[in-house]
Parts: sequence; structure tokens; C-alpha cells
Amino acid sequence: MAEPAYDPNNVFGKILRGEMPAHKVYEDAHTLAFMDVMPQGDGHTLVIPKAPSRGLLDAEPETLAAVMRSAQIVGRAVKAAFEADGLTVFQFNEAAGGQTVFHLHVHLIPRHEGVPLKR
Ligand code: DGP
Repeated sequence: MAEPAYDPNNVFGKILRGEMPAHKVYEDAHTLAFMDVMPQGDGHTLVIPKAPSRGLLDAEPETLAAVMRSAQIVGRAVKAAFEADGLTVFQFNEAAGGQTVFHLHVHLIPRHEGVPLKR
């Protein structure tokens, strides 16, 4: 089945266009990273592409490469900043897959031994 079309009227599209505020921590030509407003752990950060991608399934390969490059850069930085023991990375696709904001994003959560996620 074809993936639904990208709708630019989503909160991350608005953040990219400067129509909504965000606590930005990293930006390059192809991606933006900012803090999650409903963190599941200290340092919970999101990495998004500037390209209009709904999720993993419709994104161009170049977009996925740029997002994962930035996820590595930002993941290293938040793990160090929060003196974490590890890093959890996850990504959801479509409502049935747990996605609530329909602009591709990768979650990065620094993790400490024995500390569960908040929800
Ligand atoms: P999901 O689509 O299930 O991967 O989750 C979307 C995440 O985006 C969720 O952890 C909360 C976060 N979020 C939702 N709205 C905003 C917002 O306006 N600003 C920021 N910074 N994060 C948001």
C-alpha cells in the first residue's frame, strides 16, 4: 500500500519554518535536532530532516543518511553531556506504529544503568 502524502502542517514542519519555538541543539544543511517536549528521560532529543519526509518508509536514501549522520553526532554529544552509560534510539511510522507527529524523526535518549524510561 502507498504511504500517505507528507502534510507540511505538522508541528515539526512548523519548527523548521520558524513558526513554533524549539530548544534547538544541532543544525546542519539537511537536519535539525531539538529537545523533546515530552521527554522519556533526561536529554531526550529528536533529529529530523529538513526534507519533507513523513517517516522511514517514504524518505529518500540521502535523507536517511543525513538523519543518521546527525543522530550519531547528536547521540555522542547527549550521551557525553548527560554522562550516560548508553543511548536508546527509536523511530515510529504511522499511527499504528506509534507515530504521533508525521514528519520523520529519530528519538535519542541517553540511558543510565538501571534507570527505566519514564513512560
Ligand atoms: P512519535 O511521533 O510517537 O515518535 O513522538 C513524537 C514526539 O514529539 C513525542 O516524544 C513528543 C514530541 N513532540 C510533540 N510535539 C512537540 C513539539 O511541539 N515540540 C517538541 N520539541 N517536541 C514535540
